[in-house]
Amino acid sequence: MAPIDYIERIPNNVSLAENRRLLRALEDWQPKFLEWWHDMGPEGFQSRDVYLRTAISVDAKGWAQFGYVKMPEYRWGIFLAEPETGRRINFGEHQGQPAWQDVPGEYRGTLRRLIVTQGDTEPASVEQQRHLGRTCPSLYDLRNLFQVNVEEGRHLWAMVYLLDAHFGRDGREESEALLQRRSGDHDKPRILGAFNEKTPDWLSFFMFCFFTDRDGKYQLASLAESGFDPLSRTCRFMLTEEAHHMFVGESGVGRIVQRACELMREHKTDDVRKHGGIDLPTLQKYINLHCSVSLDLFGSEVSTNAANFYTMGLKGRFEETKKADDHRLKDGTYPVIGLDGEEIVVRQEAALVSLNERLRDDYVADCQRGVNRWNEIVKSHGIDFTLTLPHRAFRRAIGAFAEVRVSPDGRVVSQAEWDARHRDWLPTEEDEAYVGSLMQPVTERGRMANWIAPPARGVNSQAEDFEYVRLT
Ligand code: BYC
Repeated sequence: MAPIDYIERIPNNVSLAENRRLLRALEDWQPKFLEWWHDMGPEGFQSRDVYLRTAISVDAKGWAQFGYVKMPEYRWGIFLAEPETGRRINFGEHQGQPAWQDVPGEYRGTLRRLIVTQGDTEPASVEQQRHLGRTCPSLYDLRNLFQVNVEEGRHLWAMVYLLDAHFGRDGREESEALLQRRSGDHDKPRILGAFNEKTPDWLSFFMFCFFTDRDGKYQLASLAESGFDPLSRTCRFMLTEEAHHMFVGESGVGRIVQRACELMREHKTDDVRKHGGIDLPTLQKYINLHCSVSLDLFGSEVSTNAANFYTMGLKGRFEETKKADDHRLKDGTYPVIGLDGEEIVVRQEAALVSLNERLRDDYVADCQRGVNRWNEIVKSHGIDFTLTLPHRAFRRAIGAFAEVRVSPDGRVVSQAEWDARHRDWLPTEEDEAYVGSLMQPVTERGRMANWIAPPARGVNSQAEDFEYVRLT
């Protein structure tokens, strides 16, 4: 068998051909990645042609090349956004110094941990979604699932590149460990809570893409501000792909809302389950669940970790350079919610330790804009129902509210009230069984499952009946 030409196989703009040490590390890692993809990646469909987007360069022409590819032959590339000449560290105690091109020795461990935490989420999400292909609502959705999956795979490559190129032997060990942890595994779980949850059906998948991938957007945007320039450039390019994942989530839920409203109008009833739709109250429960799981991903409201990441110049705020302050945050304060006995109160905390909460604020505002767009769909059908985000203290496992029970409208409630009401607030086993019962595969060209409306337009302007995945 001819040896694999890795330089050709791995599209990149990191001069891989000239970096023999890095090339050797990746040559060693790539077969392990493929083994992981084979064992833990999408179940089935691996030998099918899928209409996928591949990035072969970072310019306008190259970042989105469409064509049929078998997933294991996808060209997972390594791309950094174009360098900014003379870029400086824009915040923290090194503010004004030239951005680091190499890992600053004193922050090596912290930086590695941040990169590993980010990297760990990527394969985790692929593992969480691996069974969904079997129950796709259409070929269009099947293709979008696989697009998301291969791009999460590429994001893993992006973090492995940083580890292998900049962290020597420790980095290579961490790269291997990223392939060894498993989502939901009791003994070797993924690092962050949300990535050990199940994604058992397509409603959960769309909610995950809306809420959890949006955490990805905000975390990546904060890391894109990093003084460690290779991390910043890597994250900036990843953000272009993250946008598509959130589109899949928002439009997916939007199409379910649309279909629910159509069925309500057509049959003059709120009980769309009788007609095979997903009713709005059930959607609300899934919003409550996925929003609360994703809110935890921002960490504690008051966090010295976050303060240290910032002071060290490793992780900034969302749109750091657009903010008009001293970018050191030594003196300022920030409003943070917390508990005062049974009351939820707002306190002014030191700005530096409040960075997780500030990022969560940016995130919640962005989620709300998406929910507003879903509500526009409801309104356009003349239906009186409003989907809402749960209060941010609802069902939290991390931070100030981890120990209390809070209702979706933000009241601290007793355990007795929680026990009596949580079935109204979160998906029950019956809800899950009902949604599960709808998950019957639809794979004829141009057809959609009954519980979801067709998309407004095809991928890359393709026709409605385009063969996104060739099944024969
Ligand atoms: N689950 O001060 P604290 C994405 C840990 S998603 C479990 O509260 P900190 C994607 C924390 O690690 C974006 N553990 O928080 C989306 C710490 O542990 P140690 C992923 C948690 O450190 C969809 C302890 O609690 N990227 O890209 O300020 C598909 C106290 O920490 C959790 C990143 O997260 C949790 N939810 O902030 C595919 C960026 N929360 O150190 C991909 C990198 C906290 O005491 N990560 N803990 O052992 C970070 O910036 C920070 O680690 C976090 C936590 C924001 C996650």
